[in-house]
Amino acid sequence: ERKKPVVAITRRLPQPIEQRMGELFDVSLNAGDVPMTQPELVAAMRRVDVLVPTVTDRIDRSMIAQAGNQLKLIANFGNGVDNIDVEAAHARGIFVTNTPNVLNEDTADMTMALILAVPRRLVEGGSRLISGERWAGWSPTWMLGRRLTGKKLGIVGMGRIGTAVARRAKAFGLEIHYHNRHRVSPKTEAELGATYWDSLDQMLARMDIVSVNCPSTPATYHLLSARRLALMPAQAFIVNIARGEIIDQQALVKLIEEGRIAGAGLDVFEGEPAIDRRLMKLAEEHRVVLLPHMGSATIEARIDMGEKVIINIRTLMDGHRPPDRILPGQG
Ligand code: 8YV
Repeated sequence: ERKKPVVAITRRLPQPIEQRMGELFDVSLNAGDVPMTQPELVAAMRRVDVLVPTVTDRIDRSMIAQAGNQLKLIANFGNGVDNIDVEAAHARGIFVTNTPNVLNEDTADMTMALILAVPRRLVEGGSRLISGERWAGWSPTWMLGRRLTGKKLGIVGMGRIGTAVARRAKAFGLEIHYHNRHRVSPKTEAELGATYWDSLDQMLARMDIVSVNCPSTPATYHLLSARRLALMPAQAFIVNIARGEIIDQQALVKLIEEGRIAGAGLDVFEGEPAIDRRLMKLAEEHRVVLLPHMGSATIEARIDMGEKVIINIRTLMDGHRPPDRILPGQG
């Protein structure tokens, strides 16, 4: 029998995945389930064939420079690879892979949940009911939100997740608009009844809801800048399940505080897991809905993600290029 590859997993994974990996690989697990420190990660990278990090591990250029020659693959447990310097890895001949497709539907569900929760005051209603305040009973004028049907949704990033959001939103009677690096096929556009905007600025100025569904790359850093956010109509709100860095969070907070944007539904943040105090205050006032990076948090998605990681590792060990490899500039 061939020698099992040495694999370091940086966080606890769903039990069936840990078990399967334990059978297939020579696994070292970070049993504590707190993110490993940089020196701990580097130490792991010096003695393993494969590193399995998550979004909570930043694998930068200097760490990749210190990796052992044995390290062949960084198999990210997650779709976004903004936590890894893909260029640096590639330059050292280290593959980087992600876990695409298996989390599209669940992440799109969470996007839709935020699109519903913000205008219909879902979190506010639920928390007021169980708070000390006694519910006085139904009232014709209490807890009124805004109708979703007929509103314009602008999707920033019409990839796999963005498209899954569009399908859902269409069923909810939203008008679908999108901005992307390139147009989707005429067939997909027709199916979704989607309008393409070459200019993000022009789209933003006309939307009721903006949904961020693009990857976080140097090109999308603060894509939703202070200037662009200010183009949104005052009744509009924004949802983000992608990455915090795509929105200038400080600018967003300021615009909401000033009443120049109606609100936001955020599953991701700049500088996660720290949350801006002003954003927390807006959440207490129920002007924003905040979630702790839960987009792909279903047992099914996390198991499927683990299986993708296993396939990538096994394919490489069989002497082939792993299916979900990320090329430089592709992240
Ligand atoms: C994960 C995500 O929870 O896949 C992604 O990009 O943000 C989430 O699905 C996280 O990345 C796990 O590493």
